[in-house]
Amino acid sequence: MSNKDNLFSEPLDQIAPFRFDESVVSVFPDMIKRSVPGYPTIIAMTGVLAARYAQANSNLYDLGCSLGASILSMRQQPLPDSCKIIGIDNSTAMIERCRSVLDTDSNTTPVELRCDDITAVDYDNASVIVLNFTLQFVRPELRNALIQKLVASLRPGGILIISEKVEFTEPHLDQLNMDLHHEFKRRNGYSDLEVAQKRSAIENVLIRDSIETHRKRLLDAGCDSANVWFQCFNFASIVALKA
Ligand code: GEK
Repeated sequence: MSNKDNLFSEPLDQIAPFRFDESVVSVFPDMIKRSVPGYPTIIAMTGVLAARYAQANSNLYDLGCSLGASILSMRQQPLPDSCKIIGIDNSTAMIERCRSVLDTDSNTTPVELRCDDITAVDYDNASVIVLNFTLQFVRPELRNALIQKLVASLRPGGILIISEKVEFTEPHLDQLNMDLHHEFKRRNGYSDLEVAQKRSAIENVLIRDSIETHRKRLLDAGCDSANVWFQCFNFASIVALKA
C-alpha cells in the first residue's frame, strides 16, 4: 500500500536536496504516478517491449529499479527460457522495499536485486536494458561512459529503453512544457507550494538532457536506431536497438 505523497505540503524553512530515503520510499508509488505524465503507460509498455526483444539465456536489466515497477511489468510477460531479471538501485531503502514487493509476486522468472551504483557495475549478456527515469539522476559527466558500457553489453537484436524528463533547447518551448507539467501536477492534487518546494529540492539533483542529446549518445555508443515511442510534455521514452 502506498501512502499519499505530502512530503512538501507544509512550508519548509530549508529545502534539502532530494534523496531517495525512507520517507520517499513510503510514498513513492503515489508520488511518481501523480508527478510523471504517462508513467502507467511507460511501465506497461516496458513489459510489452521486453516480451518482444528478450532473448533466451540472457539478462534483462532494470537500472534504478526503485520498487520494481518495471521488473513486475517484465516478469508478467511470457519471457523466453532462462531469462534472468536483474534490478539495481543504490538506495538501500528502495531495494529493501522492492524485495518485499517481489516476495508477494507469484511470477516465476528469476530476479536478482543488487544495491549498487549503476555506473560502477559490470554488465553482460543483456537483451533488454531499462532505465526508466534514472539516467537523469546520474552525474552528466558519467552518462556517456555508462551508455557505452550498457550498449557494449547488449546482444545483437537487444534494446535499451530510456525514459526521462527532457529539456527543450528552445527556451519558450522549455517553459511551455514546464508549465504544462506543473498544470498536470496541480490537476493531480499537488498545491503550488508543493510544486515549488519539490522543484527546489530536485534542482541540481535531476539534470535533464534534450531528446537530441539522448539520441546522439545512444547512436554514438553503437545503437543502430534510437526512437521516441512515447512523449507527453517534457517526459519522453526512447527505445534504442542494437541490430
Ligand atoms: C520506476 N525506474 O518506478 N545507481 C543506482 N540507482 C540510482 C542511481 C545510481 N547512480 N541514481 C539514482 N538511482 C523506477 C523509477 S526513480 C525516478 C526510478 C524518480 C535510483 C534512485 O535511488 C531511485 O530509486 C531511481 O534511481 C530513480 O519506473 O523518482 O523520478
